[in-house]
Amino acid sequence: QYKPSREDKFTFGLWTVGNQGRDPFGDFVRPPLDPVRSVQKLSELGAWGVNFHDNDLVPFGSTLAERDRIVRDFKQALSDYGMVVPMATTNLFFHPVFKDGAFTAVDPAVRAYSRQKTMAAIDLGAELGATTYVFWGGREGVDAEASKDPVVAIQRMRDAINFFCQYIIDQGYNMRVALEPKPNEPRSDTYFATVGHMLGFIATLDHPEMVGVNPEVAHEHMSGLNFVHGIAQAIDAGKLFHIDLNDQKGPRYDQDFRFGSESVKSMFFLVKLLEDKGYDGPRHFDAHAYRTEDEEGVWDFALGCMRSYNLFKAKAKQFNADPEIQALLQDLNGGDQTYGGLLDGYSAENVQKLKDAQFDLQALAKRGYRYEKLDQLTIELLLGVR
Ligand code: GLT
Ligand code: MN
Ligand code: MN
Ligand code: MN
Repeated sequence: QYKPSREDKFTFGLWTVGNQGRDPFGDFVRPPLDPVRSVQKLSELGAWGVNFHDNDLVPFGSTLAERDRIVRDFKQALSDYGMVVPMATTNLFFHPVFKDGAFTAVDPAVRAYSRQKTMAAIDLGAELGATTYVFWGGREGVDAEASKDPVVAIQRMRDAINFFCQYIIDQGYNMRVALEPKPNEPRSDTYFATVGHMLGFIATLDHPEMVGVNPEVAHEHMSGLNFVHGIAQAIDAGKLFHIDLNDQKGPRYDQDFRFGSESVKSMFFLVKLLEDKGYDGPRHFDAHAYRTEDEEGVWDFALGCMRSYNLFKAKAKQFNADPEIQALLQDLNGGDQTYGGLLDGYSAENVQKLKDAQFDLQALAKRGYRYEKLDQLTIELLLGVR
């Protein structure tokens, strides 16, 4: 029943299942995973597609001939296993040349090289069918605040995104852009820290209609924010182009845990929101297996992400059909019809109606909302006793 299938639109980054478990304190614990093997295994498990950074597929410094061979084999694997590539992105953070960032780096040569690398990566994404192009500002930030004028940094980012939008248009690619915020790590502070920052920024671009957001659970939780509310704002703005699902224990370093493994209640409300509002983009997992795992553990991890999504989806359906919960919600949101019409739009007549209205403040203040009951019912539903 919870078994993932193509229709669920689950995708994984090649870098997620391919994560080799290196961290700042310890070396690789897993051998590299061939992208073709990832495509095969993920397809068997029921995923719909894979996403990649340019260098997840084509190693940095490959010759053109190597690139073409890799792309050919990869396309073959996609067609053999019935998988798609809905999203692609650029690695602008791994090579030492990017230690001061890419589009916001102080060195103009680095900024120019970053554009050259990104154009090639957009071409690669387009060649494999990607319709969303993600920009995560990996090292776009500072350690020494004195190093950069933050307003100039924002302008540089705007110039870069405008440049790539025009490039995509000129190439005739069917591709939209999704910006991914993160507050810090690997830099001490990253520009465009949250979904809200990004939404504000998008409105200032030359082609705001082709740019949206790619919010990540862990990144917003690092800022201590309510992810569900950030997603709601992105949906309301028509800007939820893509989503990075994973999990995280509170505001600390970016943990990229298996989806739904920590914040059970928030992830339930997240899936409920996505499903209730008809989000129809990829359900992308940007997470990786614990460092303790071998390859078998990696597939346990991948299947776990997808099953948990489907479990939350089933719970959301159950929540929406639960008579007791729905009666409570009905009661709460039904409103008092005595005051109907007072909240209509602005007009001279409505202004007068409001000015004349009498409110029983004592009665209003005495009202109990029954949120304790509602929340407990939610918990009991999630814990499987309803
Ligand atoms: C990297 C980062 C993620 C981004 C990926 C896309 S790369 O793994 O930690 O949050 O989504 O660039
Ligand atoms: Mn991410
Ligand atoms: Mn990450
Ligand atoms: Mn993360």
